[in-house]
Amino acid sequence: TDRLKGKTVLITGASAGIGLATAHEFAKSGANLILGARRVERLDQLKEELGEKYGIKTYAMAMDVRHKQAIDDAVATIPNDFKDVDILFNNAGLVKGMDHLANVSEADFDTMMDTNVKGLTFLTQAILPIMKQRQQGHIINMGSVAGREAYPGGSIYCASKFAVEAITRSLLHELMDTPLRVSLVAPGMVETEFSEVRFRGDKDKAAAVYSGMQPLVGQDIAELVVFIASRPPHVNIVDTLVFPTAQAGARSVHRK
Ligand code: 8X3
Repeated sequence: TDRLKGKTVLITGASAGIGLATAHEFAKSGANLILGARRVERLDQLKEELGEKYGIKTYAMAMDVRHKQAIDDAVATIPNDFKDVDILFNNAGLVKGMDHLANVSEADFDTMMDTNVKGLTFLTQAILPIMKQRQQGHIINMGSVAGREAYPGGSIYCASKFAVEAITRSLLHELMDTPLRVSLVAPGMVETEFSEVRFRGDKDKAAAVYSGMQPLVGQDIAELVVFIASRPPHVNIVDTLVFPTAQAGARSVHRK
């Protein structure tokens, strides 16, 4: 299908992991890209690479989604030929620590809630008026199995992903009388920098998360996101829970 050809896709957290893989996959489909990340240096090379390889237009945007003002400023400076965002992929998100609730620091709480919940909320607020005005748009939010099941050491991360689920469903109701679509992708274990960030750079601890089993990779989720985005306008894939074959729940994994 060439339904995505010439569309404009905004991806947050585009410099690594699922965001990076999704950028490649959308580019392959002929979509133009707004790539967002905290560190814009990490996007410059990607921007060039995707533009050359797929002949699409790319714009790199420095945006720290933790701060509403930063979101509003970044969106205000999007060049005119990228302003008509057709697809918003609210991908940016992270986890900090495995502390039990009794020990969760205020800093970690804020980092997770600001990035995963406030970031997604305020960027959606910034882009929605454009979509409503054009009566066209698709918002795809990054959920998680952690938004379905709470687990020990996951309290605030799980809370943030439960919040993403609630926000997605509320928005679905609110946009029911428009052509706009809202979808959620909820992966289980995907091997990205996710666990390294969780364990604050401890590569051994991060590797142990995926030991003895084959996790998903960014590409697996990227293909799903592009599939969701490329359905005909009357089809909205609302919800998708995706596990590696060896996983059956947030903490239920078969290891060899
Ligand atoms: C990532 C999945 O189980 O580490 O969102 O919370 S989990």
